[in-house]
Order: sequence, then C-alpha cells, then structure tokens
Amino acid sequence: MSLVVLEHPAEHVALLRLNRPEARNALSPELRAELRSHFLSLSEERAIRAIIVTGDRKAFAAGADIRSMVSIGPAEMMRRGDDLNWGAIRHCPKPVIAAVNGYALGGGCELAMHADIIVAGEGALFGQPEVKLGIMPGAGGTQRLARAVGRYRAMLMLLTGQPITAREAYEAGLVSKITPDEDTVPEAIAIARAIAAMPPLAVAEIKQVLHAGLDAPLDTALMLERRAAYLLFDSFDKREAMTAFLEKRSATFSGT
Ligand code: DAK
Repeated sequence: MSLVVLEHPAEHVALLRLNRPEARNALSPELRAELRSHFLSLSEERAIRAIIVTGDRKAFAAGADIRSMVSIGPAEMMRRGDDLNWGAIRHCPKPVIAAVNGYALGGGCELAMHADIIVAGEGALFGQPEVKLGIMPGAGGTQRLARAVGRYRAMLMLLTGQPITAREAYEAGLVSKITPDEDTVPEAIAIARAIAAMPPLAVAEIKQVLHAGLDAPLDTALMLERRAAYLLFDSFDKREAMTAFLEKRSATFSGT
C-alpha cells in the first residue's frame, strides 16, 4: 500500500495524499522517500501545473515519526539525508498547495510551510511541539514560522510547543484561506485549477521571485522582479494573453 497516493483531481493538477492514517500520517523515512520521488517527477512533468498535498480528516501530518527517531543519534539522522527529501519540495518549480485538516504538527507543520498556499479546515491545528521531545525543529520550523507569523508569536509556539487553531493561524498570516473541514480539499482543487489556467511561465517566475526576493535586500529583490518581468515579455503566452484581451476572447496558453 502506497504511503503517498497520487491522484489527478483536475486537468493539470496533481494531488498527493499522505496515507498513514493509523499513525496520524507521521512522516516516516519511507513516507518521506515516496513524497520526494513524487515531487521530483511531478516537477518535471510538463502537464502538471499545480500540486496539492493533503492528509486526512484527523491529520495532515503529526510530524516526524517518533518511533523511528527514539533510539538514534545525530550520525544516523545525518545519514538519513532528510534534506534531500525536503529539497525536492523546496525546489519544486510548480505551485504547491497544502490542504490541511486536523493536526499539522512538527514536521507536518513544516511540510505545510513548504507549500506556497495553505488552505486550512476550521478544525486544523498548527504547532511545533518538538521542544516537548527534547529536540527542536530541523526543517525550517524556527525560520519559516518566524517569517510567517513574526518572531514573538513563533517564539511562543516554539518554546511552549502549544499549537494554534486554524483561525489563529489565519490571523497570524500562516494560512491563506480557512474553509469548513469538508471543503478544504475541494477549495484547494479550485485554487489549483485557477492557477493551472494561468500562463505557466508567469506562474513559475512569480513563485521563484517571491521566494528568492523575500530573503534578499529590497533593492536586490526589486531588481530580480524587474528582470523576471522583462523576461516574460519574450513569452508567447504574454502575446497571446494581451492579444486575447484586446480581441475580447479567452486566451489559450502553451507554457512557451
Ligand atoms: N510519530 C509516530 N507515531 C505517531 C506520531 C508521530 N509523530 N503521532 C501519532 N502517532 C501514532 C501514535 O503513536 C498512535 O499509534 P498507536 O499507539 O495507535 O500504535 C497513533 O499515531 C494515533 O495517535 P494518538 O492515539 O496519539 O492519536 P490522538 O488523536 O489522540 O492524538 C496527536 C493525535 C497528533 C495529537 C498525538 O498523536 C501526538 O501528539 N503526536 C505527536 C506529535 C509530535 O510530537 N510531533 C512532532 C514530532 S518531532 C530534525 C530535527 C527534528 C525533527 C526531525 C528532523 N533534524 C535534525 C533534521 C523532528 C521533527 C518532528 O516532527
């Protein structure tokens, strides 16, 4: 049985469903390897224009698999090379949408924060409880969380291990949109379809520039933005989109 199930809920849209419900979708080494392999191939698949990651109603993911970590030391953790798994998601050029229901804890919260857009069900809980286990986040939990919600809210969550609700996460800027629990995945699919209908080169450039620019000095980031914007003027899709607007018809994009 696959630990990550690949579905195609709409044209140009891939959905990856974590499938370890009995362990609250804890991210075992095997599950991470499957997730990585899906991201590597979907990143290269031209027909795919948006990727959704989701879990089930009880858990998006309850974090790294504690059972697989309880008796290992730093050398074994390093040998596992987990950053290669995260890197496959981090470097994915397609927009990634996390559809979160239930627990998004530890590595699960970090997985959600690897996404470009987070849609959360009202009952979702986001937290970094690693401190309770005598460790700390190792996949961006201190850095991405602080960038998303600010250092003071992040510090509170990280040092107490207490989760926040979907509503609190939305108000803090960690969540893009809240939905009733049953609508989380349909909403993520609707967003993915809307993105998939956009010119792919423009989508890819916007994603790349937003991420790269956020951690660069403002002048450098603005230059990155201008360069990418100039580049898009060379695309077939830009000519098609503007011509279609002037001719009052809908555009057809080829990703060129
Ligand atoms: N790992 C392994 N098994 C887990 C799990 C996890 N993270 N979370 C839940 N499970 C398993 C439970 O052991 C239980 O298994 P059985 O006893 O049935 O065999 C089953 O899932 C159902 O769990 P519960 O009975 O506890 O279910 P509840 O609905 O009552 O509670 C819960 C759900 C998510 C609130 C609770 O299970 C929970 O607190 N889970 C642990 C959450 C957590 O502490 N997450 C953080 C894990 S550490 C690194 C540095 C750090 C890390 C990794 C790398 N580097 C240096 C690179 C670590 C990151 C983490 O994420």
